[in-house]
Amino acid sequence: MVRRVDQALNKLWDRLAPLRVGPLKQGAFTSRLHSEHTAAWLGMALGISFTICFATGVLSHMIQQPPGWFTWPARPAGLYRISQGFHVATGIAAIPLLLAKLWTVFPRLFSWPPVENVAHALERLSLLPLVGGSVFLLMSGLNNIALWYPWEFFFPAAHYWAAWITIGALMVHIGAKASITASVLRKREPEPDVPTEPGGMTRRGFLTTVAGAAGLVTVATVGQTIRPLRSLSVLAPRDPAVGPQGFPVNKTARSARVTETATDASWRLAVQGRVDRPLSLSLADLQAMDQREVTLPIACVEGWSATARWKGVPLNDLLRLAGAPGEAEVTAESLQPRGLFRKSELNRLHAADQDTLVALEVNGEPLHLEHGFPARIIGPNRPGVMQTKWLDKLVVK
Ligand SMILES: Nc1nc2c(c(=O)[nH]1)N[C@H]1C(S)=C(S)[C@@H](COP(=O)(O)O)O[C@H]1N2
Ligand SMILES: [Mo]
Repeated sequence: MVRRVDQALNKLWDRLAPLRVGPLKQGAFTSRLHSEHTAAWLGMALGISFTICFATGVLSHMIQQPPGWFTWPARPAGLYRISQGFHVATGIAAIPLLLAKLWTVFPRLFSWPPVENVAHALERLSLLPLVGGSVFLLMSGLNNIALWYPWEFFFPAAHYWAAWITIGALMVHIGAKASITASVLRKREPEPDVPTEPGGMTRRGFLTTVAGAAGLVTVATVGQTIRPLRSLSVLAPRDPAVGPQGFPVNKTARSARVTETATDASWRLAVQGRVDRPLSLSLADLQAMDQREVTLPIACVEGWSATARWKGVPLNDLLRLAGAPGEAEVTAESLQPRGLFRKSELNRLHAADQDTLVALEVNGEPLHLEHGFPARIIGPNRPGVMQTKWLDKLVVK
């Protein structure tokens, strides 16, 4: 059956041969840089960056929406900062790699015959989700870190599902290209590296340029999380040192609609839910309790991070005072009336960690309104988006 289809296809292409004009003509693309060698090296680099980007992305998703079997630890305190730093850095580095790869292989779009057999048809078909998905992931990710949302859909869900589709298509693609890539990389089929025209670009020159571009965009953004590289980070959307009290603000008090409720003198923090003694504490009550000081980063999913000295009441002390059960899980709810990030979950490890604070101060000053005044959650190894600002209540589950 398959063979019959293949034979019919061959006949069809013979008939259609007169259509081979323009880019479909033999030898329409002359540059030697459109070679298997270039494609193989770029493919390897993309395979590695996409794998790291995918793994760290799925991890970040699982931390924010944990399946039942998964409990993200509170230690080491800076692990999320590193994994999310890798996610954004590998995604950004992949942009020039992908552009170079697409340029290298695009003449194959016009290869003749368009499909040789059923397997070839499936392989070509898998390029649609692969290329479409890759471009969507890198562009939507880039838009997201620039805080620019020109679309209607919910970014995390779309980015997440596109990642699974893309990685599936990537598996098919790697399967189809593994042997040719391996033989190119092992130099079994040496192909001389001569420029197309005298004095033109060699393959080595082209690959070095692409690698340089990938390195450059990485260095130009990674300073938003690695402080010593700050001054080189001309493309980074965030400078970790710019903002009230020396670090950035994502969600402002105004856009969260908490300007009035958060500055109301009658503000109280409620501790309720599965507790023996529900609490309602004023700012003065909280200030009168034993304070603890910790140095922890805010590590935003967008790849910037900033370390600060936080001071406040350990969440665990409040839980004990309220008579919450051991191993309690807690939902921290904000005064913010609407929005997906108005609350966050603290799993049993985060709730029990003595460094998880209801923070009242940062870097020796009361929290700025933009940083969550009168009180915010700050805990080790939590994504920035789960460091809930403008606390209203803690609900024990
Ligand atoms: N209530 C509330 N808290 C929030 C957010 C929010 O939208 N609403 N954004 C979070 C995000 S995405 C980050 S990165 C940090 C930023 O903290 P900062 O503004 O104090 O630097 O706050 C988090 N806390
Ligand atoms: Mo964030």
